[in-house]
Amino acid sequence: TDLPRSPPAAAEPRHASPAAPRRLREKLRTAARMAGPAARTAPGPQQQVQGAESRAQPASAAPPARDTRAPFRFDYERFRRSLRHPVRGGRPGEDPETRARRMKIREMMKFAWDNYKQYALGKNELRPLTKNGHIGNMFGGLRGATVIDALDTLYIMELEEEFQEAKQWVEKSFDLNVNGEASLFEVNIRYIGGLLATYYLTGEEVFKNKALELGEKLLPAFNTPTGIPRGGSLSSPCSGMSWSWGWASAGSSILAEFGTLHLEFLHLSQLSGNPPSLVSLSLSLSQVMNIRRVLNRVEKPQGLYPNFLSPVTGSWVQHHVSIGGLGDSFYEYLIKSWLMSDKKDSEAKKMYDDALEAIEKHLVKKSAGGLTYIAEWRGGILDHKMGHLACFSGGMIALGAEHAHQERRQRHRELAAEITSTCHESYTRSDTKLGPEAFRFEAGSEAMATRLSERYYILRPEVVESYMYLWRLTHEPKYRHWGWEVVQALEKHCRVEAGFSGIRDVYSTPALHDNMQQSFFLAETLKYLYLLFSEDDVLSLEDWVFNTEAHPLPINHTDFKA
Ligand code: DMJ
Repeated sequence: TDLPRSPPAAAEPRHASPAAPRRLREKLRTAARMAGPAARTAPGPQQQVQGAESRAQPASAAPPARDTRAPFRFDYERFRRSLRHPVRGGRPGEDPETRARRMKIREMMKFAWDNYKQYALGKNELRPLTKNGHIGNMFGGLRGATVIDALDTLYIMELEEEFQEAKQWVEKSFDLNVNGEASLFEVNIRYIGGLLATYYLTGEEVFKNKALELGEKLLPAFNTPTGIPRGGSLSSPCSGMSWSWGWASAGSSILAEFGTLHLEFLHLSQLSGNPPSLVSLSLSLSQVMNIRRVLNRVEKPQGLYPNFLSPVTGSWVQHHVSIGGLGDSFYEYLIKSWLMSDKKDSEAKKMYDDALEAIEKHLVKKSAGGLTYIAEWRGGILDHKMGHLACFSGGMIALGAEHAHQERRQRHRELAAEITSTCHESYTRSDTKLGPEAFRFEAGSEAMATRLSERYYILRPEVVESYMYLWRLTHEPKYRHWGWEVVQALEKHCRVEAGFSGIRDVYSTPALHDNMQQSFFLAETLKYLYLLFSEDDVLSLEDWVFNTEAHPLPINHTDFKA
């Protein structure tokens, strides 16, 4: 999701807590005790001392498991041997044009990285026109968002020197001794996701340790009466308070934010070790599983999930439903949780199937010109609009279709292809061949922005993400053609002297640049384009699921106990 960035309300001052993974396990154990049955009658020290809100017990919270097993250490070598495909590299006998296109995308990545390194290393993003760095307010004092987001893409593209530069920055300069009002969602998908993926790809402990240490600092966001996290915080678990976005009505939590934690937190719990892994497992697993429990309990209007939920009462705050911003990756993480569990997490699959059925029934529409789109829903009234963000859904539905019951499979394949084609139309109907932030189907307009404020393009990945999935699942050449059109448009309109920049109006040339190279351009847009022109076994969908920032996390084919 992408959120208006107004300053968060009710932020608490934080005190530095230099944490280490060993200490993380201790603290997780303490916190897990509090999350368990004992906390029902006797609030733990965190609640008493820090005044955090008391946690209502989830209806069917399981008691924390007792650790009676042998110590657990994640066996990285065994994990690597379990992969069904090599993770990177070209294949003999491949078509030279495809290879040349992939190499072009690799060159774009190098250009984006080199300029970031030269002008903004250690800042969160590069400002390519003014040749300096941008910090922003999403990451609560954390720095280097572009470094962390770029790591696995550099690795996959075999940009070895550049990968080493990024790794060195993580080792020497990535400071986790910071506190502040960070977005739980953004820190999770970019930092935790990027660090975990790079650990799984390389086996370098530094990435795992940083991910665990950072994971610990996100836990206070869960200290709410329902256990549904608020917008976030970045602090030691002992400081225990969290905040909500000031603009989110009545202090509510956002579906796409609290619904986009499962993949990363499962891996954090797996890697945190045992003992006391079962305890930490019971903490972070129970935290994210509790989110599902709350969602399964609350009544859903026509089976749809509204975007705002109160973390205090566990009820919906507004009836706005969207598969784009504010809702998007909640749906994505349901189907991907099931895939990542090697198809064992049937609860997630059922939630995904039910949600998609309601979306098909109430939100999927066809325009007069024959374009299929997914509308938004406001208290029963349709808003005939699709955000650029909603274009990820072509890929998600295609991925889900492969595993759908036979009677749905073909229908979902067609739906995925039609949505992706509509998103392609939103690109081809612009002068720059790049798509607007939102496009509408109203007043004779189809797949075009009708408001000035929706005409911008900020290097977003969702459309090429769907091309990549549709290519892998169908091998229809049009998806590579469409991806190549995007590469050419990026080169023509977004490449500037010192990096890539978003543009303010996709319908106007020459482009007016916004002076921002978003970190997700390196994490996602360029990675998905590169994979579109790679063989299917590079980061194979049989071994990996991509988190919502395109960081690959391994499918749990087996237990990796040392
Ligand atoms: C990324 O941070 C992620 O893809 C997120 O899910 C949505 N917004 C941006 C890219 O547009």
